[in-house]
Amino acid sequence: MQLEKHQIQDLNQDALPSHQRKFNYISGEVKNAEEVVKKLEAFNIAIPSWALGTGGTRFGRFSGGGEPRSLEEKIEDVGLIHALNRSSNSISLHIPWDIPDNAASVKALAAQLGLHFDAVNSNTFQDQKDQALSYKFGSLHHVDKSVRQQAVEHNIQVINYGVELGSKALSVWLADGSNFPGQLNFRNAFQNTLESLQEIYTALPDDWKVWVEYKPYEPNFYSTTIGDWGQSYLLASKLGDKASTLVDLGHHLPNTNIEQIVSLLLMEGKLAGFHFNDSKYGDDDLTVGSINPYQLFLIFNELVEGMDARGLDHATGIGWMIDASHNVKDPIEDLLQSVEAIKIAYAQALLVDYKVLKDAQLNNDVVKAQDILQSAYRTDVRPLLAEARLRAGGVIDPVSAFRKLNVRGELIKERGLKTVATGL
Ligand code: PSV
Ligand code: MN
Ligand code: MN
Repeated sequence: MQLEKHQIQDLNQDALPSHQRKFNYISGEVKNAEEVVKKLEAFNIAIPSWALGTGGTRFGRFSGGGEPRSLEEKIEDVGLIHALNRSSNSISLHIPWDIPDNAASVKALAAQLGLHFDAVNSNTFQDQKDQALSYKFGSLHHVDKSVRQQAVEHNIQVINYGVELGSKALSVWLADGSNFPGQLNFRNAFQNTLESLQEIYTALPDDWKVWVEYKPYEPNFYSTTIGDWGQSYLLASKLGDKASTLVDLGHHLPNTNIEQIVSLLLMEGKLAGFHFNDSKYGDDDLTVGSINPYQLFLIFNELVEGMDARGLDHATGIGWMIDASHNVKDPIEDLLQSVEAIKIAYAQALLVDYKVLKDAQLNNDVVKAQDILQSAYRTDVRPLLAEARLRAGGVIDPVSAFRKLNVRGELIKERGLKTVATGL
């Protein structure tokens, strides 16, 4: 299914008068409305292929119907999201959940929908059918060199797939760790991981990056070999300039000051980018901005200030991606909400006057500093987002458009009610 231009225009026609009123109001209230709209227009967030179906939990999965049954259908779903919000112009594949065997036709389909391929993700946290050696006790950190070698070769194969698709980065997340004290020698596990990553690093094309993701626990519950940003940063530093640290918002223990981590990684030129989601307890993979939108704003506050300080382009300076799982929501609706939440936080951060904030900081005016941030956070920037979408050819209100156009109903007609997205 593809959306026609006139369907989008018709919907916008109805919503236009109300939008215009709200946009005029905020344009009068905010000094840099025009600049914010332009930056929002340029800003895109990649969609992970594995978030297009219902993920479920380890206790059960309740299929939503009309879910993508193939890589092509996943790309089509991202095409639908992008047609509505004009802010999701790439897809991130997870191999072997996605096997882009026919790279040329997959690439052509994506291009026709205005999409390209973001980072490719390797998977050495599960054993695949016909796999010679098991990852039960880890992959790149394994005590057995031949298991490490198998995992290294998989990562190189993922790079090769990515090269054919035009990706420019490999994301590595390892489940490697231990469940009980004494199970592992931490130094050996770390050294083995480093050596394995060095082999992978050598296989990277010149214009590629490797992003090293960290996570404190799960599936291992005593130690994870790349458990926090320090361990990821250490690996990335030892590997070289092409390596940096990927921040998945859910991969922190409760109350961690993520914005401070982000600020320092950015300062060191080692912030690869994000896996956006939200979390109440652990790696909950909830919709970004649904639990703690103020934290999301504070992260963007550091990003905008830090990227400007380093002269980085906001849209392309680092990787922007969602990593979420849906148990009770329609995956496409959830992804539309996610992109909206990220752009709201970004737009609010663009309202902060960093000169005035710096002045308050230099004068130890704590009250003023807090006030500057919270005034930006409490501004309703949604009309700025809607205006950016409108100018880019998208819809004023993506979730309501998705419903009014009965997109899910059409997908169910096309694909059936009982569908299981591949790879999940
Ligand atoms: C692990 O929890 C993770 O966040 C990694 O990014 C994986 O690649 C992704 O989830 C999918 O399982
Ligand atoms: Mn992740
Ligand atoms: Mn995760």
